[in-house]
Amino acid sequence: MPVTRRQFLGLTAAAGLTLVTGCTGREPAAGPRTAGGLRLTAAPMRLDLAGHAVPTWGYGTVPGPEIRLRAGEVLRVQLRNELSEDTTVHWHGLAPPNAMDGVPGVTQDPVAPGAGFAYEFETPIPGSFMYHAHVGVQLDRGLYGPLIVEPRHEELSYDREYTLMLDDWRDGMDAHAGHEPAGADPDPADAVSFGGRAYPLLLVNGRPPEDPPVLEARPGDRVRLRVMNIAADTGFRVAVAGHRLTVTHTDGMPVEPVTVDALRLGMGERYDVLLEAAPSGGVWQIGVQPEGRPGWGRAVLRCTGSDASPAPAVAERPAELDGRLVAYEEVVAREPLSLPAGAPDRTYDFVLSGTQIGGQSFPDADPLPVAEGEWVRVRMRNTSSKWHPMHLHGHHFQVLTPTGLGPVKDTVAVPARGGEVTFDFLATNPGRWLFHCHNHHHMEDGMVRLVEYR
Ligand SMILES: [Cu+2]
Repeated sequence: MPVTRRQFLGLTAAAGLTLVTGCTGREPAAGPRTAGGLRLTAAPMRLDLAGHAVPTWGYGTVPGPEIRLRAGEVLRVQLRNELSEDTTVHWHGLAPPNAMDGVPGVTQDPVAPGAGFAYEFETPIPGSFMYHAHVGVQLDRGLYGPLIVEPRHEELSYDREYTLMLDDWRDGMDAHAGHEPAGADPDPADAVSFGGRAYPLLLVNGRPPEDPPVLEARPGDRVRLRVMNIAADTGFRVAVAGHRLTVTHTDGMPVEPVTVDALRLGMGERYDVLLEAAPSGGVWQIGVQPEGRPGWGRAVLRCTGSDASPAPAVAERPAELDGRLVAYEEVVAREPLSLPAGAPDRTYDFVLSGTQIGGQSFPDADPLPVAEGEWVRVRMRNTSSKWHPMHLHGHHFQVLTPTGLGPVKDTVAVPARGGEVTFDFLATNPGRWLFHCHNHHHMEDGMVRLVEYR
């Protein structure tokens, strides 16, 4: 879904809410925009994977249509359910009023087959977000898409931007043997693993490694990448051969720029980075390696005028994947949460063990009461063998690091085997909010608690 900055400005001049469909978009399923908004139709569909059409469920394309609007505008989406089971849409990373959060049985009634639901709320906070179905493991199919809220005044300077959505894929892939670059076998004893289910394929923007998305740039262009992990069960490491990455945002929230070789993203996490396309031109591999399991995904960065340059082989592995990884401890929020002086009003201490939070499994789990206006601290210690990317709905939180304030995020990966993460949030958005692991299998196993306040 390439959108140059000029195209973006042209489009937003014509319409407040801009819908950019995927390049293989099936318009009838995605449907026309409604007045001041858009239609999102969840329906069975087929996805073309390098010439092999597989059945799945999606919003017309995989990923679904990009939703792009400007800070302060109203998001209006008319959901229509043409699936054979209930569905809802969750706006991952946004902080809408509780009734718009899209969690069935918690914030709204599930949307039955043949029925619809109108989502409408203001989006005051810019950033790189995602939308996805929030019923069962529907997210594991193609029911997801990017949601980008542009700031009123862009502070970053760049020539073009691309969104990369990383996904683990199973639909229609029973007999598929996946790619894996040589030398990528992790040592199981210290492997970073976010999940353990079998996924034969990794997709970048709905495309397998044999048919990768191609990102065009001129030599020397500053390129903004919005990298998003929408997978159900897979953490990823991402690097661009021959290029370093300057991290500008974590989960859509601005940070002091940090230049690294590679990113690590748990499920639900996003990073915005800037890179300078090689002044000498060329065609470069964007490598997507799953943590702790076999498999391979990729995209390609192609500089204009590089027609004579060979395209990287499917499984060519950028050396940068073994370089400096971004770490929370090295990232500082540019706009930290305005926490008051003194100590938090309330602190929760949780051990994450297996797929339990504090020894409890949803729905047989106590709610977590807070009071409106409180400063709440959550401390987590993960004793299990899997990393858990923990996501809080309806709020942005301040990650605390040993040296002070880290990034502001909405999803934070807690390392396995004794890893600890602490974050603070301000209870300023009343309702019933999910706090859960973004591994959808762990979530289905009950790795969910409810933060409640009126
Ligand atoms: Cu988990």
